[in-house]
This record gives sequence, structure tokens and C-alpha cells, in this order.
Amino acid sequence: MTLASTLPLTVKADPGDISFVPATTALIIIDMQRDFLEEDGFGAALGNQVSVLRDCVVPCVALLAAMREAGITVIHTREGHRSDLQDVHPEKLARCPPGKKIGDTGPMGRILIRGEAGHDFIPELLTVAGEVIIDKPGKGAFYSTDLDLVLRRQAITTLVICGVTTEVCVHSTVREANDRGYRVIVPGDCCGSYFPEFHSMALKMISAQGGIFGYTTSSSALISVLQHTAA
Ligand code: TIU
Repeated sequence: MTLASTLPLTVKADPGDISFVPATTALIIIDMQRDFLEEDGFGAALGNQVSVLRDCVVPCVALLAAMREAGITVIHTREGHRSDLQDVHPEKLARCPPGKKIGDTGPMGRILIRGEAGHDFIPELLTVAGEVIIDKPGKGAFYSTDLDLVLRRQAITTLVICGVTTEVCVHSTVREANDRGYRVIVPGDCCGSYFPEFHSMALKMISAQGGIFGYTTSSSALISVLQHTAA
């Protein structure tokens, strides 16, 4: 296993180029689950056209490979709930359509329930041994999880955050991370939304005002600095 470098790298980003140290950086891939990216899952139950999300899969796969190669910590999150629904706020349930609520049975098993086929990661982005999985009941990955503990134990200070959807779970996590003092870098092409206009505005919101929540960049910019160092 590669040990991540302690030397800083600088990546082209908005609102300005930003440095990060591989050894104190984690890649957090948000909710690349079948329930969001495939037909008949939670995303579709909410009335969304899920095929729109798939553009971010190939860039995510490439970024994940480069991060693994560089020895950078990788964390995957999944949105989902206990089978007895004890961890679903009634308010969240109330906003699901009848017959397609969280816990109802769909073609990929019970919608957004841990252990069901739809709750699992898409086959392109499966985990490997040693990578932490955070099962989260909310949109933000810090809410009601041990993510902050896992990161602080490894002295992680920079988070590269990507996944789906840009303006919902990615944004919630970016905001939570920013408030906790992490440096946040978001590769925009590794994020996806059911609404293209929300995707682009959500990315702009992160880097506006001098980087109010963090930095935005691309997978190719990150991969090129990581590979340059590895060579
Ligand atoms: N509906 C939507 O855009 N997103 C979610 O419900 N969860 C995540 O973003 N993962």
C-alpha cells in the first residue's frame, strides 16, 4: 500500500489555486448508490430522471483510481435507513410519494434501506479493503455519523468531496465540513444533479465570495497534480 506524501501539492481551482497535503487529505465520495443512479430507486421515486446523473461516474472512477494510487484516504458514504425505519424523521417520510416511500418495496429491494440492493454502491465505484463506509441517515455526511471522529483520528484537514447530488448531499456535506474547519475542494465534474442548473449554481455557491465554502476544481486538474508527483 502506498503511503501518501507529506509534501504539499497545488491544484488549479476557483477562486484561486489551492494547496493540499496528500497525507492529510481524504477523498469523500457521496452516495454513489444504485438508489440514486439507477432506475426505480429513491431518486426516481422522487420524480427525477436518474440517467442525468451518470455523467459524473467516469470522472469519479478516474479520480478514485488516482487517489488510491497516491495513497490518499478514501471514504464512501451511503444515504439510507434501518429496516425498522427508527432513524427516519417522519418529516422526511412525509415528503415521499405514496407507494414509493422510504422502506417501500421497489425493483431494487426496499427503497433506501441498508442492506438492500438499491442502497448499495453502483458497480463502478465499489469499495476496497481499508476504505471507510459512512452510513448516514441525513443529507450531510457529518449528521448523526462518526465521520468527524474518523477524520480527526487520522489528522485529516482537507476534504475532496464529490458524488451525488451536487446541491443536496454534496452541498450539505461541504457546508458541514466548512463549519468544522476542514479545507474543502470539490471537483465539479465528479458531482451530478438531476437539475443541470442546480449543479452549476451549487458549484458557483461554493467558490463565490472568495471561497465561502471552499474551492472548486476538476478531476483532470487533481489527477494531473497527483500523477506528476507520483512520476
Ligand atoms: N434528491 C436528491 O437530490 N438527493 C438526495 O435525496 N440525496 C443525495 O443527494 N444523496
